[in-house]
Amino acid sequence: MGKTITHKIFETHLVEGYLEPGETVGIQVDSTLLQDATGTMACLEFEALGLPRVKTAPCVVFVDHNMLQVGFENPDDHIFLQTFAAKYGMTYSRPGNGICHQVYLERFAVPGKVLLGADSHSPTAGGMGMLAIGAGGLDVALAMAGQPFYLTMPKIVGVKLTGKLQPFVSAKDIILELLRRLTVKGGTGKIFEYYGEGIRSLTVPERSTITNMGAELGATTSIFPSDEITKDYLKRQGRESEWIPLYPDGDAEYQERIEMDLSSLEPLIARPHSPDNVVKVREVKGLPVDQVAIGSCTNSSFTDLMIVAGMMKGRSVHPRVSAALTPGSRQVLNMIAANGALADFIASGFRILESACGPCIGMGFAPSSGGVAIRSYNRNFEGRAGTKDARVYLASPEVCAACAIAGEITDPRDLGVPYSRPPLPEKYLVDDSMILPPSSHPEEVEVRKGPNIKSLPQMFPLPEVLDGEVLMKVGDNISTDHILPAGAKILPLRSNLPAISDYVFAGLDPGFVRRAKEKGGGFIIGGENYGQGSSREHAALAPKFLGVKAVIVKSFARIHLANLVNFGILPLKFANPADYVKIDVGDFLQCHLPKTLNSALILKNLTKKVDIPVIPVLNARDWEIVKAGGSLPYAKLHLT
Ligand code: MIC
Ligand code: SF4
Repeated sequence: MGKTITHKIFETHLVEGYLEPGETVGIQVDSTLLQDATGTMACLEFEALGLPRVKTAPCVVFVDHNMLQVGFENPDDHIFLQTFAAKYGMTYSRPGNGICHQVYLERFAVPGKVLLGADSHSPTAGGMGMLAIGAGGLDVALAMAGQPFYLTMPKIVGVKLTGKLQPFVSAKDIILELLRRLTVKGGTGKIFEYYGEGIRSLTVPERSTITNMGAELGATTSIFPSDEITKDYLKRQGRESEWIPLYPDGDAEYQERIEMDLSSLEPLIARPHSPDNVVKVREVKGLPVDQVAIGSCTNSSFTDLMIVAGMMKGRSVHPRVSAALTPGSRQVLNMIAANGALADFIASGFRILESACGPCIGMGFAPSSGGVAIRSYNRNFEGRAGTKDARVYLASPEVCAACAIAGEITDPRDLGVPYSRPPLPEKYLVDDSMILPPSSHPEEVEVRKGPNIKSLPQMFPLPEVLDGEVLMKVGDNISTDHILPAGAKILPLRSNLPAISDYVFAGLDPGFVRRAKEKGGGFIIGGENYGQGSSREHAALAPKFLGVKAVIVKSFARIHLANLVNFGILPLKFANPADYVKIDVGDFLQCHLPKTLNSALILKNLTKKVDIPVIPVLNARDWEIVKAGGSLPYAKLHLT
């Protein structure tokens, strides 16, 4: 049987295991990506490993999330990251240079290589034929130290695209359609590999919109072949020499197959509060809109913005709507400034925000109370935008522009504006002056840590008996935004574990932290897909700091599960999901840990006097890590 491109890349990077779905495999990582919100902690973790230089190349740290700078915390973090990068051999992308995934795609992504990124949307680079995986900061720090990345070998899903997108229908609608069909947990344990004649009409930035939002499916990653279109994009970025061809074999073996006819797609929209709550735009048309936001790592390429500028030219943002643009990168911003499209945005009434994540994680431009916001972004979890009762919808830039003009949800095909999809620019404007290489005299660089940057606490081995009260019980699809919110108030605390820990479950249950502190820690009970969404390891680290010993759920999302293991919290799933009802908040639980890993353990609910069989969601290596108190103490024992 022939090989998929995923298989081919895995094969050239494999250091441990067999490429069979479900097997634990270790792969060598070529390149690493950090951003400021996860990167400060990852750098502190790398520092704790005691190595002089990073071993991945390029290892790039971007400042794009924490840019509001309402106090000293964010700028202190920037200086920390800049000096840390200079000293330890990392490349630093300065604030203002753009959103990590967009800039990585433009300037760093290379087909056939493996990227491990401390951000869940790292698969954006899959649009370039790169095997790009999101992970917790500690896994990335370990990769920076030259350690393999371990994962459960996913199933490969072949997604065959046929046909061609119609006017006003875009790459965003392809991934929204997949989310509609498969839901936010449909991609768990899977890699989506795209093929078929339909991919030939998709440019690299469009492919990257699709691979970016593969994260919302819960997929390990998504990938496109590296073909003539990839080569053409690299050429326009002045990087043609970095191209290699990479195709699946004609008889490639996919464990699952999906087909989609692009010609039959129409504009789609995800309703609040989940990216899979997808319907046709026409089904919700007419709903008054308060806010429109165009940008984010999903949809702010040059072409995306040129399409919107074309629609806005000579038209105005509706008086009811507050509209904002966050260009994906300084390259994009520079180019729309040079060709006049920025002037069209300004003239139409769009507010021009800086090139950063911004509104996507509630760092400014929060919607009004109960307001309806239409965004070209990738996540619409409740409260994420900064306003608890806002209703955030996700759609393509074309749909966003139509809503901005009409003041209500509108299918852009009904608006009567002309559609033009500009070709890629002959040459992208390349100016890497805000990308700083590491210092050639690292011994002279002093790493500067502001007062908000606190070192990591010591982690201790797990005791033989875990016991304590149930502190929290939640339902299905709890995201890391629920477990540890982002936003302007909390994000600046990412390098201060004691301070950020005060916000665990802040939006769901403000009493949680007090309870955890009073009881000296305990257990969390969850439903399906617990920990979906972002890669933020703080959603495991902060509960650990509060004494959480085990999380017992029906199923976990991949990155969060790895983060729990990394910080020595025992991940358990119900052997029988129906037992979920047998545990309530306040119940006293007890679990004896065996010396060697068993397939099932008994969790005693001493309050209700029932025994509940639970399964540790661990392989043998993870079990050793959890027992050691997490990956840091474990790595220190094993680093050569
Ligand atoms: C997100 O989109 O949720 C974030 C903010 O980019 C996170 C990373 C973080 O929390 O720092 C992600 O996607 O991993
Ligand atoms: Fe930034 Fe939003 Fe992309 Fe996360 S999803 S990297 S917050 S733009």
